[in-house]
Amino acid sequence: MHQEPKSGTRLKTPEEVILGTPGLSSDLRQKLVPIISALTRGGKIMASLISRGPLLGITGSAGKENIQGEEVQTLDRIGQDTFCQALGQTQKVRELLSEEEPLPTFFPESDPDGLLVAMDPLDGSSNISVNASIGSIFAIFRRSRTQEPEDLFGGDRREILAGAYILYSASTSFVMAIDQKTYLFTMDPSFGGEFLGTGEPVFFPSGGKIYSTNESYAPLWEQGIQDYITWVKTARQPVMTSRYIGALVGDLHRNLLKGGIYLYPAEGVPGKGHGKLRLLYEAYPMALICQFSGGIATDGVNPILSIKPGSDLHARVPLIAGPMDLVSEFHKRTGHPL
Ligand code: P6P
Repeated sequence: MHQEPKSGTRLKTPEEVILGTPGLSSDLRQKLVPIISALTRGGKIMASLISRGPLLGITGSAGKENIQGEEVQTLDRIGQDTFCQALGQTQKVRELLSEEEPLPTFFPESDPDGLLVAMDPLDGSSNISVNASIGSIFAIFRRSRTQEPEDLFGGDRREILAGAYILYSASTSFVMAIDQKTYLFTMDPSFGGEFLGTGEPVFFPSGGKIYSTNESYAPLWEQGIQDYITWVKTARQPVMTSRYIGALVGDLHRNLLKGGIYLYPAEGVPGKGHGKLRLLYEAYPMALICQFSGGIATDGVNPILSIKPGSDLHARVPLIAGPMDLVSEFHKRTGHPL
């Protein structure tokens, strides 16, 4: 559960939490602190631009498509440039993979032992023009020493160290999963835009009754998933209620605080689809956040974090994410017990 800070609680910044985590070496702390500062600095800039978007005329389309074949919004590009510049300036990021760029950005001036970052700089772009929640999603990886320079993101020889997202909504939240814990911070616009939180870990509540999915695709899903969705609405005790924002960050954040399961199953021919969410910069970070919050993320069969990416750095996966009780129930009902 997430406890609101009580009056008088001394609030902490994400950097202070990292400096206090026991399981990180000083070398990793020295890399992670400036990287997390770059993410929150980029988040402040994006929050300011998003909140003034209609006045600045930046809520529309950029008039081109990204590698995913999706229409790029002006704020997608601004997000790409904002976070790429902030991360490059740290000189602690060796390489940046982004949804908005076909190939990773390599920072030759950075620390040769720098970390890898994969990001979706602005997720849920279709919500921008209607003032609905959107977010930025990040995964931070450690390079393995055996990797050749040109093979930074290739193969499976890297380890995810942290997952994080920024939610631009009624308030701007920063959620960070690191060293076996998940932490929640809120931006204080009146205090120079600093992100502050209790420093206490956040956990999914059990017994949640929310499911989040786009049911218009239900006819395309495997029969077992169609039956599960029918069951949660009719025969399950208690029945579940549907909440779907259309932005992964917004749906996952609500489900983290209230208890709910997010489902984006494979579409197309049952059992042959690949889902929509991207493995490296959407599913992986959300899977780490779920895991460190007492939950799990899977592709409907296997844990997301057990999936080794292939050569396609923008590979998609089905995503089932939420608290252990609800995801386990889904897997049991669809014939793939965890
Ligand atoms: P649909 C946004 O485009 C996104 O990648 C996720 O943030 C969101 O959960 C999902 O796709 C929405 O997809 O097909 O329901 O519009």
